[in-house]
Amino acid sequence: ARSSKSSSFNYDKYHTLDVIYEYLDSVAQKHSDTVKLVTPATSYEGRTLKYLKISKDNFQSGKPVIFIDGATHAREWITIPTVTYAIHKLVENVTEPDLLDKFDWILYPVVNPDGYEHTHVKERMWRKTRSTDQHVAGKICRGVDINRNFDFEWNTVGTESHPCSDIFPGRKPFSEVETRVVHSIFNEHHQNMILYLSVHSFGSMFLYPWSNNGSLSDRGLQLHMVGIRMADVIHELSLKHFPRYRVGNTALVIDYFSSGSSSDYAHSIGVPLSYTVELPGRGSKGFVLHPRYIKPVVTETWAGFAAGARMAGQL
Ligand code: ING
Ligand code: ZN
Repeated sequence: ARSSKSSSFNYDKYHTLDVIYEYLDSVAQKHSDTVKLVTPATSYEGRTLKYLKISKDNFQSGKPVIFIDGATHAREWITIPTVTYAIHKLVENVTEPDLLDKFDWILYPVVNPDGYEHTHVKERMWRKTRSTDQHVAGKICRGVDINRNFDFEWNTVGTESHPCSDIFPGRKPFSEVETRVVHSIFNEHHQNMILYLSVHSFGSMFLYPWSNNGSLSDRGLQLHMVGIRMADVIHELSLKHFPRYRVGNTALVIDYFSSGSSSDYAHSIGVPLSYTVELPGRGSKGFVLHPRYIKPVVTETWAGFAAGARMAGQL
């Protein structure tokens, strides 16, 4: 009875982790010719970590790989339907078959399931993992910021060493199993990976390296052009509920430095086009985007991502 619910996965509301995981299971089951469910590890609190590999030939022919992840930060709920909608368009409601002819895809909707679950049951504004640092005297604070936990310029700038901080980078790079799983995807696929989109919210931005000092990588021009392309496509379709996307170097656009992010890490190991995407949302309720916006945001964003993929494939 439960599995029949998966066909009702919709974009009218935010779903719990269970419902999202059932959807991933059911897609993998129904489309076993192209979709492979990967369960590489369990989270700190013991939940299964799950992502999908989508390919016409099980990644055998070395096509360019595109990797999209969401919910690195627990409270950024809109990122999850954005990634599942990409799955939907690649295997369920296929209107652009070339996207699966040309590319292999890795889609990881919930990088941080412990945190996501916590935002449903306890603290809506939780951001980090839920690991417990044993070394704090007095108050015990949980969690590491996964987007400060990667081994690129780790803990050099834009972090806070106090474990209670929302930008605590961990005691060492890759301290979190949730970070290590994303790292393992880069390790396995970085040679073919042409595009990495780390989906966050909010602020309507396409941000690219380097985040730690505001300098441009030698791919700066390509990063900017593909970013502009994605932003343009989204802007053309958008219902103008939200401000236009800004595109640029992370540090220059958001006006602070940060180290240990996944997008900088990916770029540092050779992924040519690597972005942090800040989805729409505004005001003090930026993370709490009303469900009425899920459908427009995911469809518009997917159009941008698909255009970015095509352009990336031609560079
Ligand atoms: N913003 C990002 C964060 O992790 C960012 C901004 C982007 C930092 C790229 C570093 C690299 O703080 C959100 N909303 O999480
Ligand atoms: Zn974020």
